[in-house]
Amino acid sequence: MATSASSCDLELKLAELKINGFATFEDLIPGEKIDRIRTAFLPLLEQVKAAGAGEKNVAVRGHSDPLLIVEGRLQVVNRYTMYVPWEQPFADPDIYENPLLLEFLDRYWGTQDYHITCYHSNNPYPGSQYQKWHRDAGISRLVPHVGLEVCPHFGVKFPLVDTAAENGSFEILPATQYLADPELEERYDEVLETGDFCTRRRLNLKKGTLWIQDPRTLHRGTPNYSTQPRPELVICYSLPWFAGGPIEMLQEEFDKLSERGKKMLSRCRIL
Ligand SMILES: O=C(O)CCC(=O)C(=O)O
Ligand SMILES: [Fe+2]
Repeated sequence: MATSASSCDLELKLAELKINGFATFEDLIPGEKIDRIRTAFLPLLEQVKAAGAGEKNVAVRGHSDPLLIVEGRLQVVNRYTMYVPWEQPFADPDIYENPLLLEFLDRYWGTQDYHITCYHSNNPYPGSQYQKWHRDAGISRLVPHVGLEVCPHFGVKFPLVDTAAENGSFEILPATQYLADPELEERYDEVLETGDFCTRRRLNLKKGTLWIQDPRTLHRGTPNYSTQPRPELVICYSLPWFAGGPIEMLQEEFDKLSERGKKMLSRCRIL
């Protein structure tokens, strides 16, 4: 059964996010919707690969208009990062305005005043390798020696396939989001691969799962030993003071947004 507000204890999910540094919602997105998104997404990703994406971004065109540019790059061996264009079928209010997700963020931040600041994707292909253990978005460096209680920025993620150890599921070291030791910040790989850190966990997710990542929680990408890419899309939500974006979209997409959508995307750039 799909996760709904009535079947989900949001306060418990909030506690999971605060304590573990991530929270997952299974069956939030119908499988057919994910399949439609994957069918449109993989050819774009292949175009980015074919355009010779290296360390620097290359740009290809979105589906709906030549103005819509999609940038992507090779992050490390066989692992591509690509921005997701704000167009159909990717810009789906059933996902970015999902009532359970927004209620969760409203309660966490105690306000509805936050923005969607980025839409991107992480795509380990067969032959990808371990990433270094890291945190995202530089938040941990904002205030050295202080682990902020409230995180100003989250990645809201959903894989386009089931993820497992075989195809490079995300690895996380739960409950590390409040670490604030600048000296350790430079040496996580050395430390984590040498010492005994028994709580590391693979997030093996069913297609249809949406999950919230506190970007400060230590994590890494892992090798994909399968024959297919393992795409995961990421919509970023940020408090107003946290810099990010802008998302670019055509006027016709902006016009389709709900009132709440227009507020969350008020900083977008209209092409
Ligand atoms: O999705 C993954 O495998 C990890 C990606 C990641 O953490 C990153 O690129 O920052
Ligand atoms: Fe990361």
